[in-house]
Amino acid sequence: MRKIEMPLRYPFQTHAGQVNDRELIIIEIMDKEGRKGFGEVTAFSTPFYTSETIESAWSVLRRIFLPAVNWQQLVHPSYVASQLSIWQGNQMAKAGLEAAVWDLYAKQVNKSLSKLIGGVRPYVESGVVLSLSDKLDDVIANYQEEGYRRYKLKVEKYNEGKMIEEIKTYAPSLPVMIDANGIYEEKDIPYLQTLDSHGLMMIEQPFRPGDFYLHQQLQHQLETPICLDESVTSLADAKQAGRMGSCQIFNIKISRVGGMTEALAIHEWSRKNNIPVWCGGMVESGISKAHNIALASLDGFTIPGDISASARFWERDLIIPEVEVQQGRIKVPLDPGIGFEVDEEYLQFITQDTYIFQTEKS
Ligand code: OSB
Ligand code: MG
Repeated sequence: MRKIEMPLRYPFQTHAGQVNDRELIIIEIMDKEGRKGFGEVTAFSTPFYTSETIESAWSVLRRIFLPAVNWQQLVHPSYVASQLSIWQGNQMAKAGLEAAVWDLYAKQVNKSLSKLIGGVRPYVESGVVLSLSDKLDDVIANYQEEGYRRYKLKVEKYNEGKMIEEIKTYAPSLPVMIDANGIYEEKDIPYLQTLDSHGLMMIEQPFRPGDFYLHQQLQHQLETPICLDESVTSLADAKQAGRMGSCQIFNIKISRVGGMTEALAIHEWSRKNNIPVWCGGMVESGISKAHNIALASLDGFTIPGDISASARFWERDLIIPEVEVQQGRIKVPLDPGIGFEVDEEYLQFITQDTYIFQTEKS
């Protein structure tokens, strides 16, 4: 495991905090033949999005998760998920470990991760996020060149209308959505109804994560589709939200739901129940972007996701080649595993701390 710090090109500001240098954990796993798999823990330095942090993930991986997996009997990446399922929470720590195993396993069976999990799309559609610190007129010009197919705005309470209308002047024909990260309360329901007039593609996570009932009440009174992000940490959460009518769309993040195995299960259930899904982002390196691209190549991912180009966040990314967006889409790589090479020289350069775990010799 490596703790790394990647300098962002621009700060990423939400209502709850600003990210300047992105701390991440990169997990590298090696088999007896020397093949390597890479995964990433996308928790933040502070618990502003979920309760996990880089420090908590580092600790729980070292002390509990790595020693707990029965590495000798691991025959499929989903075994990691089932072996770690006895422990509560820590989804991002679990997801990062499982991700490394998925990449390695795909390489062992000589398949692209996309094909391994049943991906059908040669390209995935790309959207981009505008953080509160982005000057819209500056950044939009760049993004228009890449042809992003949807804009997502982080919003400030009671300033949404102005921000939405401003972005529409730059991109009149593109779908626009907002991500509230749970800033609203029950008393804001009448106010949220007034946002229907902006014709938003969706509103993401208006209330706190646990509020399935409140989201249901709001969805009944709102034309704009609600999309849940933080609320859905498992298939069970997705089923609850879907059956209660708490939302009409899911944002699926591999990290938030505890790994690819759970993400696949949510995708499958959503498809059977005609709930469209899209792939969320975590201001992450190319390693987890690559995992996201594979996930988004599945059939049910019918809405452009938060999968942007490497250059959206980074001066230099951790993968070769970097992720590129052309005409609003990203080509799904077909090389074995995540399909991108990891830039190990740069990885070494930005490493702050390392921990090596040796499985017992069989
Ligand atoms: O809610 O999706 C979110 C970034 C930090 C914390 C929470 C969220 C986000 C994003 C980033 O929206 C999306 C991206 O990586 O492109
Ligand atoms: Mg969100």
